[in-house]
Amino acid sequence: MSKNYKRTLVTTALPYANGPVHIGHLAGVYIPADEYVRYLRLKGEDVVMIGGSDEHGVPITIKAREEGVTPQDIVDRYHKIIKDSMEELGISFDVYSRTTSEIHSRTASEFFRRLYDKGVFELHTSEQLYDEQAGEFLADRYVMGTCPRCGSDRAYGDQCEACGSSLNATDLINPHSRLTSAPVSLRSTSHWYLPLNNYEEALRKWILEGHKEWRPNVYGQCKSWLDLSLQPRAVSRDLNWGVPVPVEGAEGKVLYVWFDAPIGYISNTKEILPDTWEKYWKDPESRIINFIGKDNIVFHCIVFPAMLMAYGDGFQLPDNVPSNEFLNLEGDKISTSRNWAVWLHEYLRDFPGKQDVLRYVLTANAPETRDNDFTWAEFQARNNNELVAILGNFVNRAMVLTHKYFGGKVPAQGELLDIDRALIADVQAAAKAESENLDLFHFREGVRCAMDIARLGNKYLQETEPWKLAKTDMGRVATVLNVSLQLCANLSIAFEPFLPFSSAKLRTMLGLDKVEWQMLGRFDIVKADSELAQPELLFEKISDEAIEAQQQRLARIKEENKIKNFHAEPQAPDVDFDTFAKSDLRVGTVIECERVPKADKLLRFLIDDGLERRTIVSGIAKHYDPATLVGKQVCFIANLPPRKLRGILSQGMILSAENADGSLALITPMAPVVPGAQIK
Ligand code: B3M
Ligand code: ZN
Repeated sequence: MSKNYKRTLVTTALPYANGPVHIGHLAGVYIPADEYVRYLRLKGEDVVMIGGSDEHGVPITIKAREEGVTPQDIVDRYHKIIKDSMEELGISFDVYSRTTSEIHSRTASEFFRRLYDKGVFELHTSEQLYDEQAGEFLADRYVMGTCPRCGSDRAYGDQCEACGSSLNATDLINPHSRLTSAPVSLRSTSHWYLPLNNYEEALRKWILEGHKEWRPNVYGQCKSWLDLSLQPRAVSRDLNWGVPVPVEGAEGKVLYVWFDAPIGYISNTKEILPDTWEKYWKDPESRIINFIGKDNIVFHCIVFPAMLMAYGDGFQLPDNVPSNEFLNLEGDKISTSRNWAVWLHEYLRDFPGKQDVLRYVLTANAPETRDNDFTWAEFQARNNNELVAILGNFVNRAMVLTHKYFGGKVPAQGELLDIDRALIADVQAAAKAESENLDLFHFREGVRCAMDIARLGNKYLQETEPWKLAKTDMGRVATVLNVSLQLCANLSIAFEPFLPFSSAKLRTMLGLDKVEWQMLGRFDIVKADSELAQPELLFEKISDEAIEAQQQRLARIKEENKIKNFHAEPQAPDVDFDTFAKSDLRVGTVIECERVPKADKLLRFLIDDGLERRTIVSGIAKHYDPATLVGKQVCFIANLPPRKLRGILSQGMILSAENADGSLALITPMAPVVPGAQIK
């Protein structure tokens, strides 16, 4: 059950510093977390938002080797891109640090050592793949070999990308090292294991009985893990990048990245609050909320809590772990390695000043309950039809009318009529619904409630028609515009968690200084006689050209990926030489070449094969003008059984090479040869 609390620690999954962040990270973790924190701050609550880069782990070392730089170079580069771009998007971390910091290394080391001294760990010896030439144990990703499922010879030790199977490195046929290409051997090594099984009962009680209010996807994943019964898990690795295992004789071993990363939440709290950090972690009146993506659930709900239980000393477990499903991009899974993503730093470059648009779209379409799809068409539609046409339009009308009829001075509210009172009641109901949704981490519904308030405003102006009243009843115009401006003030509060830049701009226009959530629903926020600033547009339409440019970028990437995949396709299984030698491959000279009537793909060739003239029909008409081929030499298979194509007897097959886009090029000898020359 959720508890009564005095303060909140909000943590956000630490992104790996081996690439920039993309819209999937934002929609899954950072935007909802920021909305929640802004909401609590607006309510005046004590809240701290923790973030940072996860700078350890094997993928970072692989990237460093590929680029010929150090892992530190890699994490320095991406930490900066991630930190700067999130700041520009308005993700309001109280601290955004990194797991290569000194304080983290000390904290993680001390954490391990305490568990070690308490005798929590089990030491197990197992066989791991080893590169003799490099003198290193190999992480699964560092091993390559032939996939036992599909035969691709480019499978990694953890996964075959040709057929998608997930593998163990020891399953590979002919495993070899990606470092040195040398064959790998098995060697025994010892590691410390956290016996999760010892915490199973406590975890069951805590989650399955105590936190039935968690999102069904989170609760369900925890239940299926717990029902499988937990096993001890290794918390160290043979690697030279990470926090060294602080035990004598553990040279060359570091803490497993998933052991040190969540401790990063503690180190980063210490870094920002050196004197009071413990209050946030240990006081029973504090609560901890972990915002994460769905692939991190087990580590946050099972492994890290077990670590905290083992540590003791008053550390509390999270109160909730709001986790989103995945966001896809234009129908395909987002993938860093295939560059199938909208990268935040690129978005900020391409759409300067439009932070709120991305925040809005990723919230209105958040993958809260199921995987969702981001499309540029929807991005444009939500901007043009909702932000511009509903929210921006209402605010602009209220501002412009006040300038027109009252010279930009807020008119006083006269007597309220039924229509005004009905509007106020409707706004209050929408505001209440918004709060209830935010309390439950339902941000998608929450932002819909905020937009409903703007919808009510447009309807109100439509119904009261102050531009008509202005001819007869300026007192009534004053009331309608005062109410409209109060509604604008409500919008600047209701949208503050979602659209912080536009809300601030709106408050400036209204001459409002500080607002708080408790003012929501009140219609006396803007003071009569106060001066409004000049109206500015909050949002502008996004053009078809801007959207097409993004769609074209994705189309280009899709094309490039097709080419890469095409070449990465597994080769055909081996044939023995005798089988190959049975094909009689020859060069011939083209005597005649013409289109086959009513067959748009086929050309009929008459070939001089040295002995006689043979007819061959070939499906290459789309790629060559037949007239240009006469006199050229082509390669063909001479000993295929003849077959009829469109009524023509074809005696063989002309060889050509195929590109990823399906285009064909005829194969021809580099120098002229006698017709009938054998290819060997
Ligand atoms: N870096 C995995 C990820 O980015 C991992 C999260 C750590 S949270 C402590 O998905
Ligand atoms: Zn495979």
